Formats: sequence, C-alpha cells, structure tokens
Amino acid sequence: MSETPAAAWDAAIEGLRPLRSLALITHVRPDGDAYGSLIALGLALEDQGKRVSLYCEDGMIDRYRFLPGAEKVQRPPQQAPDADALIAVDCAAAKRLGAACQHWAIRPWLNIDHHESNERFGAINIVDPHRPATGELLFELFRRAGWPVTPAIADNLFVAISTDTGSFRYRNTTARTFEVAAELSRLGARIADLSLACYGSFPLRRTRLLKETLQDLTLDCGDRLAFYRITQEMYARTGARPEDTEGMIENIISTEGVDLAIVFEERKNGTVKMSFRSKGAVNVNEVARRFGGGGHPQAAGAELPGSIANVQEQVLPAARAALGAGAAPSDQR
Ligand SMILES: [Mn+2]
Repeated sequence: MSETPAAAWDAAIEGLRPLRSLALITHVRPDGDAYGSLIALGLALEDQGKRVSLYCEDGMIDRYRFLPGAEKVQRPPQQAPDADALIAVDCAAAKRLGAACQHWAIRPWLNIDHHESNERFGAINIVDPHRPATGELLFELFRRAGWPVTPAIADNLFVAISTDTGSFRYRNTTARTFEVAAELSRLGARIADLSLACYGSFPLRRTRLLKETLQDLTLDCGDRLAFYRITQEMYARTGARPEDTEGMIENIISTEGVDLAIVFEERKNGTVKMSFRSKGAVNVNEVARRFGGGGHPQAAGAELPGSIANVQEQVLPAARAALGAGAAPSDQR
C-alpha cells in the first residue's frame, strides 16, 4: 500500500465532525512518536471544540514531560471512559493498547498508525507503513481537515517525527518528511530545544545502565550479530528504569559491520522483551513476527515468557538464520 486511500481520510474527517468527546490512547512502552502523536491529535481536537481524554498505560514518563500538553496524559481507567469514540495512535496491535482497555465496552473506532504489522483493528484504519512516523500522518490529517497547527501541536509533531526517524537518519526518512519538518519549524516548533530534550539530556542512571550493557555485549556471526541483556539486577544496581532504554540499541546497531542488534530485557512479569534493529540486510519485522511481535523492517519488538537464557535459545538461531548464517553454534568470541 503506497498511500492511505482517500476514502479512509474522508471517513475519518467526516466521522469526527459531529463527535463531541473523544478518548485517545497510544501503545504501552511509549516512545516520542506515541506521545507526540497522542498529544498533537488531542490538542487539535480540543481546538475543534471537542472534549478529549488522553491515555497511555504507562502514564506520562519523565523523559517526555517537556512536551507541551504532557500534563493531559493519564493512565487509562479500568472502566471505559465516557466518550463518543476511541482513537488509537501509533499502535500496531490492539493488545499493545494495554491491559485496562482490553475490557472496555468501547472498541477503537479510528486506528491511525504506520507500522507494517498493523492489525487494522479499527472501524476506520489510516495505516501507511511508508510514513516514518504517525506524526507525519497526523500532519496530513490536520492539513486535509483544515485544522490549524499551533506552535504546541508543531512541537509535538516534530518530536514524533524526529524520534521515529532517528533524527532524520533512518531509511524511512523521505523528502516529504523534511518538507513536513520545515513546515513545522515555520509553524513554531522549537527545533533546538526539542532536540536537546530528546537527545542531549539523558539522566545519569541511563549512562550507568549503558555502561553495564556494553560490558555485557556479545558479538556473534562474524561480528554481524550483536546482542546484550538488561536484567532486573542491572536496573536495581544502576537505578535506571525501563523507559530509559529507548534508543540505547542505537549505540550497538551503529557499529560498522553489525547488521542485526538485539536487546534481551528481563521484565518483572517473568517475560523477556526483545528489541531488534537492522540496517536493512535483515527484515526484523519478519523475525519479530515469528515470536508474536512485529514493528518495522528495521526496528521491531517481541516478548516471550521465560528466562533470558531460554528466550535466547529460541531467538538466536532465528537471528543467525536471518543473517544467512544458519542455526549452527555461534562463532562467539
Ligand atoms: Mn511510531
């Protein structure tokens, strides 16, 4: 699918007009695109006179509190909110909306997302995997609907696009991405301040965790496969939090010759969360899907029950095979 069909855009915009109250929700373990898109759409709908509630299972994490409107983001209630419709943003699968909303009587009406693995769980699905960020899709929505993009909205959209493109470095970045970013700059997005907040002000506990992960790093498949663990013990020692790990894998996949990087993160609930990154030689969406996850060709995730050692036994052979190295014992050094 190269473009989202115009019919879906029209259905969304026309469907939104008469609605008075909307509940918006984004995915668990939110990133900059999740929060930026959630808040940007919330602010735009408020400007249209609608009552809006913004939800994320993790609430608002410290790292993104600088976003204008961050204070509006709440944890979802156990009971369905009183809203005319539910909108999901940047979320590939309904289960990634979190535990609370699985029991709500209200189901997602509009699903706006850019993940290749999106399950089209909405009544209306605006899903375009050719967009680098949900924020870029929202900019188009606002333009098509004729809704103003205020400086606060521009800030949120810029962070959404900047973070999901690795600051305009990933292969998903297109001329249109720069055009949208230029327009956001004109509309008041504070590029330098936002970039400093995103990339230049990590807490010291994150650097401590980074140091531990680098010590744990294993190279395999002739140094083309790199992986490391994050254990609960490492969190306890460093004081770092799961949210601090966003972007850390970039330090590994950025190594020359490394084609596939994987993080195995031990979670409190007895599962292991995996993040996969590729430079393009491997489609990590396909690898992640084999283990019940998904995402993008160059960035994906999955989660499996068990210990890190168990999960590595299942996943590393598949990773080696994806690199064309077969499932033979590693040439670990
Ligand atoms: Mn995204």
